[in-house]
Amino acid sequence: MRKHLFLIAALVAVVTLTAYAGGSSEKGAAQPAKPTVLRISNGINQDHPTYLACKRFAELLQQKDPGKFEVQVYANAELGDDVRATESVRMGTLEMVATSASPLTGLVPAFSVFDLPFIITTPKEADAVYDGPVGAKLAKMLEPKGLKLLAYYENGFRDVTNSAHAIKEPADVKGLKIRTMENPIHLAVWRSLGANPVPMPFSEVFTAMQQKTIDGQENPVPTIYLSKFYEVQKYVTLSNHVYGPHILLMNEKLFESFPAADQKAILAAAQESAIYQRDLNRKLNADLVAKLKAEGMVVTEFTPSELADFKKAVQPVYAEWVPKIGSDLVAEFQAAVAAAK
Ligand code: TK8
Repeated sequence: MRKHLFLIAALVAVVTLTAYAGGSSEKGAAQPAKPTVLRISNGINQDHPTYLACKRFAELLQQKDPGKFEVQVYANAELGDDVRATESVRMGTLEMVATSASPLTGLVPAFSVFDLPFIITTPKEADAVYDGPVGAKLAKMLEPKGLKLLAYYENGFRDVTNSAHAIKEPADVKGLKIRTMENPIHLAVWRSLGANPVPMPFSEVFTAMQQKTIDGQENPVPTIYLSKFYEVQKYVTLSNHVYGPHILLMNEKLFESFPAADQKAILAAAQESAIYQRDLNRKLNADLVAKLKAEGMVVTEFTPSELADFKKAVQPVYAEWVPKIGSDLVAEFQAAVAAAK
């Protein structure tokens, strides 16, 4: 009797395991495969072009590869700020992230080429880098780190805001506590201008300004407006001192695990969503300046001579960082930029 019970139990276990492993059912009808869930982390809110482009990516992927994937887009650093979410993607506990490149330069120092102040001056130059050999080279460097770059979105030209006074010359920056991204070049730039830079994750910036633990921060106009920084900041200077990408990343092994046709669909959807993202971001960058004024912000721009003063003041950063990034890569980057002028 005991022996019988044991045999029955063993049989039940085998049948259960076979069914669980997805073996063909007794009737022989193929079950439709469950879609693979792709969660995308965003540090920024649902109004930002980067978040909207992730949603667009989801729609495009569904059109190109119906039923294969279920893309879920998260906002407001719900799955972690840039650094933490990217670490999760590397470890494989999260599938995707749309992140600024600047906080990742500890992983791939070459990406810091984007952080060199005033290296990109127009969107056309940015496109030439993204869509040319330099963009491809930088993307490849992420792969040994466990990250597959699917597309270059744009964060854009960074402008400085503060609550103290308008910034027109380097001396105006002296002593201001300015939040920066967690990136050594950004820290060096603000130190060289005499500011007191404080690195912190994006999700903490609004509260830090509200509580006046910092005087200001720097981000592109769409972020300043869409994150309502005008509620806690009075002055914005359209300094365009750094141009930053938002990069769309996936865990590299996960990407490689998909059949070629799925990989192709993912890349095509990402690329198309990038065109939409850059167009929208550039439109908002122009349109939202008037809205910042309407919200009571004082908006200033550099005169050519003020700009020259800032460029001069940050030159030591080039001397220190170009060799660390790689002089050849910086030269290649600058050549791509020059060809797009
Ligand atoms: C959002 C960040 C943000 C960036 C920053 O996750 O941290 O200031 O500009 O856009 O990537």
